[in-house]
Amino acid sequence: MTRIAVIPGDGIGTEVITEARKVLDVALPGHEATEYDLGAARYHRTGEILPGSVQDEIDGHDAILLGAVGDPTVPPGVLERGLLLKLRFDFDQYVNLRPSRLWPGTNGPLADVKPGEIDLVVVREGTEGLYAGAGGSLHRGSPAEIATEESLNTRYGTERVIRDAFQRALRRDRRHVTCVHKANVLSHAGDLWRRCFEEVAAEFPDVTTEYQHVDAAAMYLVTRPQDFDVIVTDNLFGDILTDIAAAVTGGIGLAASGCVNPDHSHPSMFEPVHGSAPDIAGRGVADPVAAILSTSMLLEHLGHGEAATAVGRAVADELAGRTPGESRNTSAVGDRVAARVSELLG
Ligand code: GGG
Repeated sequence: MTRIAVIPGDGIGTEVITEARKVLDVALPGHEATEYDLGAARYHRTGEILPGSVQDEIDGHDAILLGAVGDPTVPPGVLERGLLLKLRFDFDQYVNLRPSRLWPGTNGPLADVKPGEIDLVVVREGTEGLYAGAGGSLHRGSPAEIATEESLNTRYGTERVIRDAFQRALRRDRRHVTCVHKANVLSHAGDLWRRCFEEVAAEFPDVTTEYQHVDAAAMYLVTRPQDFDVIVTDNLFGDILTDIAAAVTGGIGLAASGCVNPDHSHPSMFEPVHGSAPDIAGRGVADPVAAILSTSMLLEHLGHGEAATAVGRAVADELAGRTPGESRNTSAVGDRVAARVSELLG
């Protein structure tokens, strides 16, 4: 039996995960889901962020479905680092997979780009870089304050994520990988990334390649996103570029992701790219599509290809029926998509 650990988290995370679970219930009947109340509420109640025993229990699952982490009543970084990044790092989820496509019925900001023409995936390194937590501060709060944050990049970590990007490119039509960094200025980390990219590329003669500095890549993602196929980049650049990619493909409410451990030594985690959005939490207006599409990625990862495709089709139907600017009810979207999945799977 497939065992899913569910972490709704904070803010709109709880709302969108309720809808994703409705879809999972019909797409994968008979699975066992265990919900974990991790996030701001537990932190305030008990002082706990991710107790070791809970983490061990979560580790025993086949996959994790997560909503969102972060709350304005908790100091910045406490939950993000202590829960979200801890799970990604400890479970070696080194491939942060963030696909972006312009779905039929959705409006990107580029008038000349039609649905279907943007179909890219960002393979963001998920366990190193500036997110590794290497740094410190001195004289905090004084005029002499100093803060450092170092980007950690190992050859092992860089090569393995680049290799994963090439393997994914081989399974796609265009077979093109763009490596994004800032090698002209970040001459240590950028140089390592560029050399690893060239070395790994030599193993994949059927894949075409390109290197772009991150500032240029950000510009091209806005002006000609349809030119990209697979992008491989570091943790911070990937976080930023995928928000841009989401913006040009209908918004962050549609952006799904997977924090993947390709070796299956620990569970992979699937989550919408968006955060907890406290400004709209509790109003029933959050779009659950990103969480639902993350569920589709989870199903695909666990080998339930037919169910994953049905969820994708049901979302496509939902989006095709939308009119621009229309306000949506979170629960109604979940109900419609779940009903359509049930129809598609017969
Ligand atoms: N749904 C995931 C979430 O809560 N994201 C908020 C966040 O802080 N993300 C940072 C990251 O993805 O690295």
